[in-house]
Amino acid sequence: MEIYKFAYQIIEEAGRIIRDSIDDELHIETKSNPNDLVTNIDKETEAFLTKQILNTYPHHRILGEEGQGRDIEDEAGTIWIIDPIDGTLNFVHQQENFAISIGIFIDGVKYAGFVYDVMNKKMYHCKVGNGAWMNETQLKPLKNSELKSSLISTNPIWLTKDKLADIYKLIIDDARSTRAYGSAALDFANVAKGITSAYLTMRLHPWDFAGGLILVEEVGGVVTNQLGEPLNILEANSILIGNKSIHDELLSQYFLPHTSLLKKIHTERFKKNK
Ligand code: 2AM
Ligand code: CA
Ligand code: CA
Ligand code: CA
Repeated sequence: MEIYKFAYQIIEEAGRIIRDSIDDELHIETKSNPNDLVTNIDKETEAFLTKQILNTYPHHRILGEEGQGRDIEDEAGTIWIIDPIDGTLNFVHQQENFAISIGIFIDGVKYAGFVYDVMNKKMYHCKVGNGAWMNETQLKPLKNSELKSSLISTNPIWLTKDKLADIYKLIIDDARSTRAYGSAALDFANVAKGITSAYLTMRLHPWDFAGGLILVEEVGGVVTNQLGEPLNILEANSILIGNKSIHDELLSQYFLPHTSLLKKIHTERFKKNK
């Protein structure tokens, strides 16, 4: 079976298992801080997907948020980058608005991306060159827009960080309005769908953006970090995505004037940090 179809099927199956257990009591642990949570379902979903993949493709490599493949240093072979639940806080507090995210890369070349909105049963999926889809409906090419007449998405936490607040305040002030959804993968899907025009955030890991990256590019959107550089699929980075013209506007007018500050943050904190 084609890898793409196989991936589609196991992600749907993982989603079905999560929906079936949505009312069960969760076992919740904290990770880096009291608000950084992981549940038994995050771990079980990553284990389920890993088992399915390696049973069928023993030579494939897997990088997952909950522990798989943290030692992957190079892009050789077929690599699956997995976030079993993106939006864990939404999962815990809302029992909705979370996604399974998977990006597949072959020898470092983008192959396919999936973002599954589990509770709404919406599979955003794409294979490079074949357009982006939501279930059986093809997503339309993105329309260009200006910041002043656009909805954008970001996390308000960046307004609490001294130096970054200056950049983010200006953008939020100039946008038509700002949304905060709590799932980076769904933020990518929302931009691919055109319901938001841009998404910006200071720090995502490969598993947060690997599934959504190709979706946005397949509808003509632009995906870079906040210095306008392409994302490395094995490194944490800042994120700036949007339709072509709003991406250009945000980069040239709001981020590039702060290049030295942003470069400092990137080199000190993000690179080589999975
Ligand atoms: P998660 O739910 O898989 O942990 C929430 O705004 C978004 O940011 C989610 O996609 C979430 O992914 C991600 N996220 C949560 N904690 C993070 C952290 N410490 N650094 C970067 N991204 C994080
Ligand atoms: Ca997490
Ligand atoms: Ca995530
Ligand atoms: Ca996660």
